[in-house]
Amino acid sequence: MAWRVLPIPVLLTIAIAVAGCGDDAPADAARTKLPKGAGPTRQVAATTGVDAHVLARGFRQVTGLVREPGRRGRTLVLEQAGTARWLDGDGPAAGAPFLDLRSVTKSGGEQGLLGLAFLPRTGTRGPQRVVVHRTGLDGDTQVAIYEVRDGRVAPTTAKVILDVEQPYANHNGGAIVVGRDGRLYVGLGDGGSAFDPRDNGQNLKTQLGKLLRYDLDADRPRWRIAAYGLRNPWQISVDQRTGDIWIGDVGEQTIEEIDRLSYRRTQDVAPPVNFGWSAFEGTRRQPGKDLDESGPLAWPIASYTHANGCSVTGGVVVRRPRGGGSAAPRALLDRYVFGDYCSGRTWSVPADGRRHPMRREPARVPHQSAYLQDASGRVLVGTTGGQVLELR
Ligand SMILES: [Ca+2]
Ligand SMILES: [Ca+2]
Repeated sequence: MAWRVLPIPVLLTIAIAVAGCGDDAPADAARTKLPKGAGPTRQVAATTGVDAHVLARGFRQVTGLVREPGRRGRTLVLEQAGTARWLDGDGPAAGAPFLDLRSVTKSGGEQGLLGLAFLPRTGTRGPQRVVVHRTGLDGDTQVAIYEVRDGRVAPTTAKVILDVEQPYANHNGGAIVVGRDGRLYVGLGDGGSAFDPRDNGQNLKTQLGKLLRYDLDADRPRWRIAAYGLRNPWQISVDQRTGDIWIGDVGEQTIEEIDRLSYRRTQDVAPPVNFGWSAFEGTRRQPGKDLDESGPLAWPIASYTHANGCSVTGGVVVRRPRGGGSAAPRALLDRYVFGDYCSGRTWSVPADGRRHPMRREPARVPHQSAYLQDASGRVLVGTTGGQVLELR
């Protein structure tokens, strides 16, 4: 199931269809040796009371939450149609949006404005720049760099750095992030439809189904594959302390998963890590799908079945911000918190890179679509219903 913006009746239909799909492993499933603890993760109840509180309303179809650089950086809310507006108190800041690319963005379903990141400033002069991931009017993936002028993104400054033809409307990936190494990382889905009909996930000759890396400072920058075997990496984030990249990879019909690419692995990418899709859904072998064995196979660091939801929303590693940040919820410190779009459930796991049971948090956020730890340390969750909530 992909991340989707659907009315409730459609979601119910999907839930019924999923229930009818059955949960049995194929009898002829090839068994690749699993490390201890891989496979659907054991769940334990939280003993702390982290709950969700509505902080702001009035946004439309939130597709991302982005922190402005700097110790007092504001929170930018991405909206699917192609706009981004600052969070100001209990709603969007008044006036024209910070970004408005609606006239060049195809929006709806899994298309639209999918990701934005502030580029590191090189030198002390020069305009602030952002990089934007969105669906072009032709339905293709576009990533472009823009200058910020007079406090707003200037559409005429677009410099396209990635343009990928999309065979289907769904599975377009989402977030674009700046790694601890200053390079760009974006996750692209397998192209779409269902069960990866073109086998893009395991094909190292296509950019679909990959985590891609781009070195802005290279003499002749180009996109390289940082990891492969992804189905729809809708939300990804960087652990601000370690530089590890955490990926929520949306599952097909049975298993939702969280993947982790260690910082070391982002720096040592030959061969790139293989997250398995579509040879595997989670740790379940997909019959008739080949595995490209050139890269090391990495199992999910956490996963759950559709008894718990239908579409994972990748989250954030919660850290105590530099300089204090008393708003960081103590119960979530040094943990990765994430959840499910359909059930609204939230979980957390320790962010040490080992496999642990998933701790079920009391907070429930239906239609959750994005996570962020803001400059003051607060843990925020955006929804396609246009709300921003705080977990505390
Ligand atoms: Ca697609
Ligand atoms: Ca996988």
